[in-house]
Amino acid sequence: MKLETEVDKIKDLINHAQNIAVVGHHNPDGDCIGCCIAMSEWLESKGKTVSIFADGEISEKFFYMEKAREFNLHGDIEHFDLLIVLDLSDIERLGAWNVLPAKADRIIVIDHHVKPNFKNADVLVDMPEYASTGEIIYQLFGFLKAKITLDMATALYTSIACDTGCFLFSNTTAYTHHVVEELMQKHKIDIETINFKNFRAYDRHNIPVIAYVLRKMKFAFGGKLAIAVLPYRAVKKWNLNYESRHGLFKYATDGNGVTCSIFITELAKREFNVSLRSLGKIDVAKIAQQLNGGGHRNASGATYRGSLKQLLKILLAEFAKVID
Ligand SMILES: [Mn+2]
Repeated sequence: MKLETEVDKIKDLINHAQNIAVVGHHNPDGDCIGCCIAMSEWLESKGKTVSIFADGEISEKFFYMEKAREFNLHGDIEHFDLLIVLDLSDIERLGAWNVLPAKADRIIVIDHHVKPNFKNADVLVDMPEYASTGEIIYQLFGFLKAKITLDMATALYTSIACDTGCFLFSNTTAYTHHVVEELMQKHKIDIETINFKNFRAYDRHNIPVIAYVLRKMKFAFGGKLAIAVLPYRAVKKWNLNYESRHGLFKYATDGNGVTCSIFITELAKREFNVSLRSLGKIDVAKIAQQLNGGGHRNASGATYRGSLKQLLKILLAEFAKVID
């Protein structure tokens, strides 16, 4: 449903709840963390008791937002009046917090993924026309006449910047810039800190891994497709967590002439994390769906169990169909 038609119901559910849980997806990204924080800040300002969840590690790079330290620090999780689910895309992505829906009287889901998979929500807002869930939350705050503080503005800016690759991806719209314009007009958001931490900073201890990825990178279709594979021995040798692996994507995607990329990480024997990126109209969400994964047109992922050889064969055949 669209936000506009659900606003009254959302308002009502929030007004009637005291003890509220806000949850995002596992391995939360900037959009997820940002909108969970903005929502929690606002609910607390209304006197609600809020617990904030996202399975997995919260990257320290987000600690310029105080509330990023409050994820998964919860008291009693036996019962919530209301569960607000943000940026999830699929109920599977609750990870360890898949216990939460059963503990809440009411559930609101707000998402910008295509057809979020979540049954039994009292309200489900899905608006894939938005680049980030942060933009939907900003709009919701407008409808609800919520007072946006600097902390909320910082969190929403983080959401929007992160899901648009710092306003670089084709999902960025005039509305995206409009929201940021309004946020920046009213608040002194430290955009330099936010953008450096999210888009520029790298850990010097990661240089050997970066060098490894660059050295091993392969290209196909005349250089249009870049392929990087991080084998299990590399993951183990450098003790790579989700975040340090994630930071390596750009080396596969940013080459001149590259329009699509495959980044494969071998997480365990015969188990692979597959990340796909593309520019423009090439839809990598469809390719990820072939592997039972999902995501957005230009950024998607899946988990594959089997042999690397077979995985590459499937992917190359799929990319052959979409690369001109
Ligand atoms: Mn998102």
